Amino acid sequence: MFEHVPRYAGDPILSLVQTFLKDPRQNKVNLSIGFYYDAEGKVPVLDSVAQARDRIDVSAPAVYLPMEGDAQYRKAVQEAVFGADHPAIAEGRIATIHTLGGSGALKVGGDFLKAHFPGSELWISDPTWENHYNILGGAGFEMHAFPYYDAATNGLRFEEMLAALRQLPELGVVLLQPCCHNPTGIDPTREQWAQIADALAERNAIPFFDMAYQGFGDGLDEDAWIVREMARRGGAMLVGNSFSKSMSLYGERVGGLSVVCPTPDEAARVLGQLQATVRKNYSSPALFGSRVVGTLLNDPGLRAAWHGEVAQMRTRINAMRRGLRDRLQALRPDLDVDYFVTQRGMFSYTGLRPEQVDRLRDEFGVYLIQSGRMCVAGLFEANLDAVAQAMAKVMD
Ligand code: PLP
Ligand code: TYF
Repeated sequence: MFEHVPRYAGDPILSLVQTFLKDPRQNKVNLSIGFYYDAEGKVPVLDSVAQARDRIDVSAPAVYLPMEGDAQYRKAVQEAVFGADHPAIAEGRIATIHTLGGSGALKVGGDFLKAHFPGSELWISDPTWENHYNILGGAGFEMHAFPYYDAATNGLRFEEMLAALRQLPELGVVLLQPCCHNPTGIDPTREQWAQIADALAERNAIPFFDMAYQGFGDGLDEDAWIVREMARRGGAMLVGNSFSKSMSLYGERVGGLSVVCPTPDEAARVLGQLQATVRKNYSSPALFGSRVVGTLLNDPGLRAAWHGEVAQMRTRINAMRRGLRDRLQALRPDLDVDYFVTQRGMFSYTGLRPEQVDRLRDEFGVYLIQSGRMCVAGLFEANLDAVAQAMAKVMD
């Protein structure tokens, strides 16, 4: 029956993690998958999250959530993404649902757009998270890349990016990451974002923000700046968000999709179609994680504690960025490695070629993904020297 079904080659990132786990070397270092590790090299359980979890009555029956998710959770998502005092919330212009992580937001948002804007195609940064192609291509979109990463400067090809956006066809969907770009770690400045927003408005484009790393760049509020700014301007847009990293709740599948609409009437229509999209895909989201996140975010004390913990994670990542930069600078004064401290969030694009990535892994047990993306959140004091020494040997 299934002889014709081709073997799945595996997801490159997830397969690499399996290879890492099987590697018998004691001193191996995993800088591949996007996990935040603490100073001891462990995926943390945040204190604020543990406290919220302990408040949940686990003996309560696990009935189905509504298609759109729990109301308290959805309110918390809106306030986390847009800020509690955002005018678009007060005006009732945002339709928000619970999605299965940021990935679920991409899928539901993609299906929704494909159904209601069947002629639209999708534009995405070059490079981007590989799974964008799977999820949004899978939703049926013709996908195009716009210039983003500049290998020569390890920075942004801003003028070329803007020129491409200024030529978008009407109602083109543009996928953007508001902070901590995966895989490059390179974000536009606020001035550049403002120009991007103007270009999108001129072209009557549909912005689709994918915010998976809110809080890891400059702060929970700061990182959502362009999302909040564009929602204030009044145009329509989609925003997917995820608590996977910011709450270290990867497996609970806690995310959201918010569609900012010009009017409350449109928001009500859109909410209904998002419910219909969820119903067609998986009927309703998962219960437990949304209880934890809803409890945390709706309690001012826990919320403040969480803000503090996100700040600690961000500070630690930035310390590791400086630590790596300083060590590499000392070992290889011939190279400019300042990009490690200017790039933001969990990832840095190192510019290493595949054969250099292979050498790092085979000779030194240091795992990056093939594109040269490094998860800097996997660095900690005990592996920093070894990683810097290995990199200094393979860089050219
Ligand atoms: N979007 C980007 C850019 C990501 O890097 C990720 C996760 O790595 C996601 C979305 C999906 O996040 P989640 O695990 O919440 O589905
Ligand atoms: O490191 C990355 O970019 C990954 C992270 O369900 C990931 O692709 C892994 C599993 C998953 C969602 C994201």
